[in-house]
Amino acid sequence: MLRFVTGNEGKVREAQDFLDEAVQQFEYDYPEIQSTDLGAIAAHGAREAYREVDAPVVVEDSGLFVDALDGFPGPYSAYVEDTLGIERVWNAVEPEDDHTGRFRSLIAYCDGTDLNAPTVHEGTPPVAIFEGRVEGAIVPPRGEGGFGYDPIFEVDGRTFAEMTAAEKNELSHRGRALDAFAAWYEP
Ligand code: ITT
Repeated sequence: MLRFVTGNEGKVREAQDFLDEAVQQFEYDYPEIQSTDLGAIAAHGAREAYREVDAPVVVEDSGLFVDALDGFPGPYSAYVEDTLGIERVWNAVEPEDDHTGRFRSLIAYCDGTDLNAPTVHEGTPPVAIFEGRVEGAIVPPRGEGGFGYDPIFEVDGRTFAEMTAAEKNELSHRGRALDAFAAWYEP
């Protein structure tokens, strides 16, 4: 059984769709570091969580990077969603601005051993890192599905909030990071 350390049960549901092994949500409020590097944040979280549970853990850190706002909210996406809200992020993009942006997802896996993965965040213990990205356009909010910034992120004419969960999983940053993790991971 693989423990996914998160307060967000949507992340666990998505992970279960990609992995044969049972995935269980584990809520542990580890101290999150401040960094502009999502991989470093996820790796730190995985290390802290591994020390707590003493069993294999997965942590995911994600965010929306808006080009017209120099990558904001990026690593601060959760805080900005809770404070400003997604409508004000959309409003910060001027009509004449470039409307491109991307979601990024960094998955960090730690089981206390040396890991033979393509990307390893060195430290004690080492942490394997898998990234997924999806390019899109920042648009006025549309759609009822999904969560977070989904209503203002459009791919091929539809926002993530206008897609089914399966359609979003096929394209999404988290889906791509989970694909990369699942291809490497052997329980
Ligand atoms: P944990 O840290 O407990 O795992 P969280 O929801 O706080 O859960 P993050 O710290 O990784 O997750 O913050 C990610 C932010 O990016 C948060 O505001 C999400 O709503 C947003 N986000 C991430 N993936 C998203 C997606 O697929 N669709 C919409 N918004 C997303």
